[in-house]
Amino acid sequence: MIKLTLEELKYKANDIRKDIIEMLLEAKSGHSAGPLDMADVFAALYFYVMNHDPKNPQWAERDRFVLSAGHIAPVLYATLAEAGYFPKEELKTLRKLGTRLHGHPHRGALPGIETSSGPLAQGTSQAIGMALALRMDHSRSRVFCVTGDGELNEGQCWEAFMFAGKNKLHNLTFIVDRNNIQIDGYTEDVMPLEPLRDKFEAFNFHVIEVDGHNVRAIIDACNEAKAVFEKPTVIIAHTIAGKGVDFMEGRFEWHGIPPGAQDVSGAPDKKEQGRIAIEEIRTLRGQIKGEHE
Ligand SMILES: Cc1ncc(C[n+]2csc(CCOP(=O)(O)OP(=O)(O)O)c2C)c(N)n1
Ligand SMILES: [Mg+2]
Repeated sequence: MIKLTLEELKYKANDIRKDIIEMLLEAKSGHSAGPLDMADVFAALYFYVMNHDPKNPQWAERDRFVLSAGHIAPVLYATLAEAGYFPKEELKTLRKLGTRLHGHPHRGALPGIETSSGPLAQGTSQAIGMALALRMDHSRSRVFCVTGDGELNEGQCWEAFMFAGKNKLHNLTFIVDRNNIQIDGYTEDVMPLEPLRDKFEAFNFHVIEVDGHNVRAIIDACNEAKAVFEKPTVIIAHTIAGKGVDFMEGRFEWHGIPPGAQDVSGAPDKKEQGRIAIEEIRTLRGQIKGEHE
């Protein structure tokens, strides 16, 4: 069980972001926006909220983590490596032939990965199954499931949510990455989700909305979820897509490409994107003057 201070969590999220950019530059393919914007949530979960043991990944009493939005795998890999599940050096093998770090997570390939994912929405059903089974076993373990907001366009999610609400799965917390982008546009243009809070409430969820870059607020929301007994909880984490890299922030064009691969309007020349992204993250946009590496 790891518990960092709030200050340490902020730096840990930044380390995760730096790992993500380095992995993507090395792989020359993969998703940038979602992984970067979920770094604060992942830091809070793995370095404060969840009961887990990197030295004993199969510990029966661990909390379970399901990454339903499998395409944001780089943030999961970076977080697991930072937590000590496998050597950080291995991050460089992302998407390479023979790697354990597939483009989308593969159960059994790496310690700490509970489910295979990539086909959107399936993780929501897997998470409710896990939560129901844990409750039947009288386990104190909790289930955390991260979904994208565009992912909620999949009807399967709402079948899973209906089941979770009906069965009052209070040991289950969904976290929605509300970054307002999806694969080829802004969510409200492609398929409007609002009023999202009302939709979840209608499915009998306890709903909490947080600034997804405020680790304190994320931790408080997870604690609040623990205190709710009659309902599953959804935390709608409002995030800025591509958080940490100015030219990526809020732009759906960075959903599925790494820095350095393409010239994108409003972004630096592709040859400069990687260097600039690393520098912005390393210095927290100039807030840190080199002492934190
Ligand atoms: C069932 C299914 N349909 C389509 C896709 C292709 N796909 C991958 S990510 C994505 C967009 C998801 O949007 P969101 O969940 O908001 O992720 P973000 O762009 O914010 O990373 C799509 C359509 C998929 N992986 N699975
Ligand atoms: Mg999204």
